[in-house]
Amino acid sequence: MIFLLSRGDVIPRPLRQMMVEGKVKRSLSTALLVVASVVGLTVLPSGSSMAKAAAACGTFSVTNNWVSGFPVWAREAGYQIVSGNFNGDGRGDLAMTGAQNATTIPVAFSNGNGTFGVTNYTVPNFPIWAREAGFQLVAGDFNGDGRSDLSMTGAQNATTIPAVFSNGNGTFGVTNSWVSGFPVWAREAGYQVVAGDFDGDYRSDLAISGAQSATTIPLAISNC
Ligand SMILES: [Ca+2]
Ligand SMILES: [Ca+2]
Repeated sequence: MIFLLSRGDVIPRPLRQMMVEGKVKRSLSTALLVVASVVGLTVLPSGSSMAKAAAACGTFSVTNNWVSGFPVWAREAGYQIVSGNFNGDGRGDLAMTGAQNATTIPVAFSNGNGTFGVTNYTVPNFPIWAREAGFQLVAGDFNGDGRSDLSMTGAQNATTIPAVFSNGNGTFGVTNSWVSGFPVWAREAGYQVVAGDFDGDYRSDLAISGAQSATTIPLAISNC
């Protein structure tokens, strides 16, 4: 069996457990995380949809549908756009923040067919903080509830790591906790921030790399 998952998708826990136990293997392609089971199946059924999917790896089917609001708002300078599964339905969505006038976090929830349902709810503080130069936005499931959240780091005055936790409907709950070291280090020019579950507890964490003086990879492990 082959599972085709978009990057950022939350991998179901049973599948993760099989990966931990070595019952499945995975490989990274440029666009897709491909998880291929090696249990029981050595040859894909000829002509099956799974076989066709495997044969089509590296090719893409394109859609280009009108979406209400979001693409027009995204024209505004300062917006950073990230992908995450913000409502936990297994499909990647889009969210953005960082524009100078924004007090909302627009979210485009994927319908899975190239169309999106858009929300644009006011979120306390986070969109205002995000206006500050240097902040880099990332999406990850920082509390492990199956819905992606947002965080940011890198601003010159930051001593905290702001985060907003998705409620699944376009609204978010905000935290802004002081964190030792990491947000201060992240100010250094060149650092790029990424989210990933670096300790394997199903909650996303943060890592930075790319600064000129760095010989380490700083991590901020989510305790949520
Ligand atoms: Ca979450
Ligand atoms: Ca983690």
